Amino acid sequence: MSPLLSLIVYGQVYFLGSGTNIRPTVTGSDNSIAIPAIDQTLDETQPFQGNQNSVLVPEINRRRREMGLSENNVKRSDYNYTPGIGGHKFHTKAATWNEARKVCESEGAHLAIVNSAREAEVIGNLFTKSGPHFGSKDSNYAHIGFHDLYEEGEFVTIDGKSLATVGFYEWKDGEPNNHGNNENCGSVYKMGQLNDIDCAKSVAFVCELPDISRIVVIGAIFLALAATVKQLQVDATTNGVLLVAIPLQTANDTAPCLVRGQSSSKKRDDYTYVHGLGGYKLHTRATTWVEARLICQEEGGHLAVINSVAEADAVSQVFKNAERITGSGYLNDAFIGFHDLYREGEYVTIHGESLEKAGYDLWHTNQPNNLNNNQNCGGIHDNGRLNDLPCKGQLFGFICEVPAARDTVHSIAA
Ligand SMILES: [Ca+2]
Ligand SMILES: [Ca+2]
Ligand SMILES: [Ca+2]
Ligand SMILES: [Ca+2]
Repeated sequence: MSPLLSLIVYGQVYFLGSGTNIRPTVTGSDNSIAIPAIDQTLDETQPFQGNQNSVLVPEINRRRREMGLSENNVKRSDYNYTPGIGGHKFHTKAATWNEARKVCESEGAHLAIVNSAREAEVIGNLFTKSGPHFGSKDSNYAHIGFHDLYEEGEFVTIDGKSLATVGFYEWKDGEPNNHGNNENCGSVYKMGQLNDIDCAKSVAFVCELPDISRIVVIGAIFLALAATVKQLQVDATTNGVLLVAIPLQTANDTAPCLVRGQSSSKKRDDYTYVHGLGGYKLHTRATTWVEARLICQEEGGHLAVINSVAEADAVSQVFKNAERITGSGYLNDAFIGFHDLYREGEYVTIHGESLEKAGYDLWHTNQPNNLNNNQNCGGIHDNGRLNDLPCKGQLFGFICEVPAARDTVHSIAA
């Protein structure tokens, strides 16, 4: 029996039989493998139809969530693909920053994050060629994926990284200036430099599909199967899309383990690990949501994001088993990773998904209440139900999450 190969294309898994028409021209040398010829052999308009029981599916979706992407994404023909940079689409129909964010998400993409001068140039070129903008309040600018809504002057990308660390940090002259004390969303100037502008201002915007190199690639598996995979065309320098080729079934049962990101080597003993979910820790020294978010990052995780009732129950147990929170008058609530800072009443996780899409939106009694018109950060009651809490002013304990330990993911062999 010939091996079946599953290909993950922008997170989409395709299954190729031996009849798949792909020619070998291996030019890529890294672990990011593109297979452009696949375009002719696959129907990209169809959602994921593969083996839903595959361990790959939650893994892919988890990674997509971590990148703020929707699940089951496909390569889109309305994006402009640049080798090694990614796919971009310049939307000329103006929108507010949050509307723009959601339009990108609906396309399986995200508001653009500029990771290099070259990417800024790519976007600048798209800007130049964009033609008239419709409904724009300032056609010199387009929204992209950063903001300082968490903390004034501290710019972070929509996936929560410090803007200064993602590879491009060139501001237009005189920017950022937080003009009118009301510029908290990211934009790009027509020449490619950055500017902070009013989130509510409708301007054009740029969506991005990820550069293949940003996807965590399971290269070891690919290499281990090089003999099998030779029949595939492999070219990381074209505008291809593929990330990695993984055998669904192999001639033997020795398929290597799926190795998850960085979680394997850093298992912390101050976290409680719950099989299949993740590791959790209630920090009992109360602080602000913004500070809590950073502390979780420093520990290699993030503020907890609840994706299921089971996870809410697990977090509730961790909460109840932990020591008493200090430095707060609120002992039964703790910050977790969601907020409604993008738009009042519209709750999104720190990964940019709606709570509903993330998989859990059960609130504590009479919550959310946006008390004093000042509760825009996410919390969880010790019973596992959600509560909106003030981002600042009052301090709370908080719950960090690290990815599930590697022992929760075993073989990918069918
Ligand atoms: Ca600002
Ligand atoms: Ca500005
Ligand atoms: Ca609120
Ligand atoms: Ca509340």
